[in-house]
Amino acid sequence: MTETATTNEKLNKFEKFKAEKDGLAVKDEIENFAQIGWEAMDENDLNHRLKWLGVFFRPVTPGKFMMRMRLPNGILTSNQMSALAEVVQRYGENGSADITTRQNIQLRGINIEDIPDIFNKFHKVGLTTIQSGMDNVRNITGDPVAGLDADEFYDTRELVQQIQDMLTNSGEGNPEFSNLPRKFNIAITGGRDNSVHAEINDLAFIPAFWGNKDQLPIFGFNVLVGGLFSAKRCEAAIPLNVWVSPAEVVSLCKVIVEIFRDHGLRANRQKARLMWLLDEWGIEKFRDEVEKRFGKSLLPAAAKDEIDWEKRDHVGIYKQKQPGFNYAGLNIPVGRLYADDMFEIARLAEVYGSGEIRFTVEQNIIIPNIPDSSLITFFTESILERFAVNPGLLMRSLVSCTGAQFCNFALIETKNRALAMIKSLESELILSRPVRIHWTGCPNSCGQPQVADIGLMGTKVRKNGKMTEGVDIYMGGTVGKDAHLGTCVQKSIPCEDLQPVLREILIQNFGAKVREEALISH
Ligand code: SRM
Ligand code: SF4
Repeated sequence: MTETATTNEKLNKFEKFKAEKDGLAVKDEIENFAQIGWEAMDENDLNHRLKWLGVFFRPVTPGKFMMRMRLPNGILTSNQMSALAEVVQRYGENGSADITTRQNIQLRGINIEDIPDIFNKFHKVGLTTIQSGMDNVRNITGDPVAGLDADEFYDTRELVQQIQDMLTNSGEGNPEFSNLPRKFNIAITGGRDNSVHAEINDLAFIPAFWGNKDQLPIFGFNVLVGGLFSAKRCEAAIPLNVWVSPAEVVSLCKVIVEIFRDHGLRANRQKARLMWLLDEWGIEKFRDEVEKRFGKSLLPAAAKDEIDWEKRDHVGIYKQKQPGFNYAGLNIPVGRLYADDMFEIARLAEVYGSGEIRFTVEQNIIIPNIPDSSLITFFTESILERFAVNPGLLMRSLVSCTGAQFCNFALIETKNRALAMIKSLESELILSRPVRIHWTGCPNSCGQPQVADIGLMGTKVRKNGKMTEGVDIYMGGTVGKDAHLGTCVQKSIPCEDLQPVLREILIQNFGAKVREEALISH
């Protein structure tokens, strides 16, 4: 650990238990935990260290664990999806899965005694959960249509995989990066529409050409640092004033994560993300340290980046750059899947595509490589009635965090409520464009309300003298080119009064019209 952390600062309780025993140490103890059962486990192993293996004890459903995978660039094979489905299936009505806002998937209902067996299964199909929670680097996001999009500058898939391999020792666990001061998010985009919300990551790479009119421009990335959402503070990432070539990306990631590890603040856990170190040091000093560790001087940022498109949601059927092939973007309402759905999606990918499945940060699925000749039969698949390629304009862009059903931080129920409310609003209103509504159950902002057209953040409110579930409303979040964060515009709306408030916002701000039938029934 760092000099800063050991000598200059009082350590918070998380730092103390990490110093006592590294999170990754539980990797060798998982067989024992499976035998003794969760009730007999040490409290820090159960509540915290297991997260280094991507295993989350859920106080809301004790004994039914959640497992968070790592899916670089959000890509998996139908074989891997079937393996995940088999795990979920074991747990009957307790088993489910959620696609996450980091192009990833979490499985629910898992018993600890099965975990060694599940890990073996994952190993056989090349899946890992390693270091996907707590003070580790989270799933690394990349363009969901990398390699398919005719307009992309760079296919991010290989780079994202290389960064993950470097940070996790190819999925086996890497003690070099298992004691960061806090979580750390990395995103890379090689397309024109900032499909990964680069600006809300601790470290992001966005496409930019280096060169001037006398030179042939060279493709690379401008680097952003310090983006975060937390209950304490939300900030968009700021420019590091560095441009790197694709070949330099992995080394730059390594150096920046090392600096965060060695110098990140560890006294106050609410002020431990990278942005707080940038505040303390200033961007110049941080850049100097990056350059020093990188071992050679870094070029300044290119004058402009290449994010010049509105953000696409990829729901629908789109032509790929490979002639005669298409990708299908399926809307998965609030990202929730059950075992049968997962088997079915794996089957679709095999029968119609190339056996590949992708996730988006909007919690939806893409099935690539569907030949033109298969599209007509593809449209007849009954699962498309639930996971539509042409959903309603509110459902299409709905995102929701886990909420009170499984998350003990939650102040409100989110996913089920979000679904019910969107269905009612769609039955009342006619929309002419998608409106991105994001629900998040508490100020941790996992559902990213600040990037939404309308963001709903769970809170407790007083109504008729009683505490009840409510939301603060955020608006103005823009994505794609000129992305910026939305802000809170209305506070403390009880959830039971929310629907008419949203209805009014949709009419006033997003051009929604009331359906005739809705007018008659009112
Ligand atoms: Fe998150 C903690 C779920 C994306 C900010 N997040 C949690 C925990 C682990 C809390 C817990 O132990 O219960 C939640 C697990 C609930 C569960 O059972 O599912 C949780 N976060 C999620 C997911 C599943 C939301 C979703 O429905 O998609 C997302 C998983 C992503 C992944 O695959 O790794 C998820 N979380 C995010 C994002 C969005 C993003 O990364 O773009 C953020 C805001 C961006 C950021 O981190 O800067 C986010 N989660 C947090 C925070 C606040 C971090 C902070 O610095 O304070 C917490 C609380 C914490 O870490 O102490 C948190
Ligand atoms: Fe849980 Fe809050 Fe994150 Fe939602 S935003 S998953 S309620 S921590």
